[in-house]
Amino acid sequence: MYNQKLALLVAGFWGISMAIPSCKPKNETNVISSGAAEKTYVAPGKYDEFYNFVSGGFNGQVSVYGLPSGRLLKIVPVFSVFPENGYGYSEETKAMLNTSHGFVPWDDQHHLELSQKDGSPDGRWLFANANNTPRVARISLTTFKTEEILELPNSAGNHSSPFCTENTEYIVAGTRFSVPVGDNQDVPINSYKKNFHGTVSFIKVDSVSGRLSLAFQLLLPGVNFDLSHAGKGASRDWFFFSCYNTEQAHTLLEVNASQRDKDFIMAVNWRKAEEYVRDHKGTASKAPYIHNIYNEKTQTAQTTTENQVMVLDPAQLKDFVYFIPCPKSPHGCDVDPSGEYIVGSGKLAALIPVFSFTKIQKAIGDRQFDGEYGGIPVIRYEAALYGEVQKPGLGPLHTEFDGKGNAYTSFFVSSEVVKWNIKDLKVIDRKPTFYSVGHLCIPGGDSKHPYGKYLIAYNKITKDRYLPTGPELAQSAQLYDISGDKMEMILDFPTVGEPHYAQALPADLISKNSVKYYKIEENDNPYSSKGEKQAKVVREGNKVHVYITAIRSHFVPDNIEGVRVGDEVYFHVTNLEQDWDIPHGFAVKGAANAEILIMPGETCTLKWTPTEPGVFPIYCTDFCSALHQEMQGYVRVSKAGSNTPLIFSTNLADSAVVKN
Ligand code: K7E
Ligand code: CUA
Repeated sequence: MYNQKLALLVAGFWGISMAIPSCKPKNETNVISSGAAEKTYVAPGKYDEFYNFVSGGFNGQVSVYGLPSGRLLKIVPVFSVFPENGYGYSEETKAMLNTSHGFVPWDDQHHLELSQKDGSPDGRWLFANANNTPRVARISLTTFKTEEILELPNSAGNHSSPFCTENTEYIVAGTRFSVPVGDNQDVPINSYKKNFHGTVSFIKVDSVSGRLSLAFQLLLPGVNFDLSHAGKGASRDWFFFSCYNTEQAHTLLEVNASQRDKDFIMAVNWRKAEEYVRDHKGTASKAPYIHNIYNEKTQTAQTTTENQVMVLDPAQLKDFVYFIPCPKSPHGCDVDPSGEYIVGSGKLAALIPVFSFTKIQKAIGDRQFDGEYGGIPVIRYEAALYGEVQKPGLGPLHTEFDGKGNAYTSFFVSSEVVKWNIKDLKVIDRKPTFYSVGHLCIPGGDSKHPYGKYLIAYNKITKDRYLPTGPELAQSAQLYDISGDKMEMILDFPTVGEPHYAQALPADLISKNSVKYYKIEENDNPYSSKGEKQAKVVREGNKVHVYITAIRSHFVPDNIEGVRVGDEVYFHVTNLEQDWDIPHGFAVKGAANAEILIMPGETCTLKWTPTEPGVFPIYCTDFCSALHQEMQGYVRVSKAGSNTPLIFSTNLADSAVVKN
């Protein structure tokens, strides 16, 4: 979304000329101090201090790093198919990617939020947004699997999401693109002002199971909702959303949505919204949306279609939604650990406004309004403002907090992180990033109790930082030690996909609960084989179900005959291992599919439709023992209509052959 014109616009706005598309900091060789290696060195066999969950942007996935080493530990597939482990390819997981538009195998994943208890990350779940086909996901942090994906109706581009309230009562989702809402959506694009609306959704999170349900939506003027954060402490009942394009442009937004001096931060009293819902003040709106849940017992995802959402109209129901003017197309909307200060970062602004929750409450009480926008009261800027950070840098985007009274803001255009004091709004320190920085992350940095210690900058345009890899270069994360007064850059590591927001927390909040294997006796997958004796091949019309087991280092059965061209073959592979870190893989020659990777105690199903007669190898794809390379077998396929008998075996000479 950033380009040279924006840089020019900002440059023009500042009346200066500048390198395009971003400034390249000088003196970079002096940036790294001599002690950096020691600070990031995690000796072989030792664990990192923090988990760092990083959004994958256009790869639709989430990556998991250790800090301070920057070591990549895992990629968790969420909104995109992942051939590495069969997510979205196996019969069990295909349903996770169902939407009202059908199977959507990709998305653009921007923001992550850890579930919280009393305003601190509790290590239970990680929530993720999808910016393309609007969805939110819940990932289990005991299994590192995506367990649930909920689609959002009346929405397009779920960007200001999935931030959560202090006790994870709700996560939210706001439309990046306003769109026509209601029965007739086939309208001229230039009827934007009349027909287009923005919505923000409040999604209830069950406190025990984590299950998501769309509680209610707010119907709002047609603007672009960008980012959001919940209040904390005294402001815990409120949620704050930034928005741009209050000009309501529908073309050439880079110019047309940059006209007004101020856009808005929207303050929502969600407790009051709850009351309105309880008192039946909402309207039930018909809109289909899809809900996918992965059942850990059956190890299978199921899709249900929902049809209705409760919509509240703040232009009618007063006193729970307010707009606060915020300079120049605000992006980040961040709330300090105390809950008193709300920081808006105008992408084109020359300052950072900090709003006071106390003053906002007083302004609402005293009705210090500057008219309305779309029927919603606009609080006077000065009445809500605590103060402005003057001349902080160029292109402020996002702010995180260290829990010691300091804020850290990223500057995309001037490629730097700036540390400032929340109380006196004075700049304390600034350090370059390489190069154009987007989000920042401090462990617990958007919670009530940040852990401080490190700050990570996620940079967009790395240019010459790494060995060249053709036209596409790795994006980068940079780690700063923030334990002292001055920030110190200590590490630089490439990321996967495009990093946007990230979350980090102390490792033991997660590592102690990590699942090591699934108990085979608790495997309720209807296609499991709980021992080699249960392995079998069953024909049902043109469907052939292969119940196959995997254990070091063979499959049962590993010789199968009687499959015919035109059959649909389902390999239900159960991994019988009951030991940590012994997955088996499974692949078939010529299958128009990925492999599946089966965890100990788990069953996964690979569908194969053979198209020609012959003998087809199957094999284990994951090096599981010294004899992994022997873990293989054959499936004989005969031509359609042939009467080759269906037989299956492993080691025919000394084991019983079961026929059917
Ligand atoms: Cu990357 Cu949060 Cu989509 Cu800013 S957003 S950078
Ligand atoms: Cu099983 Cu390799």
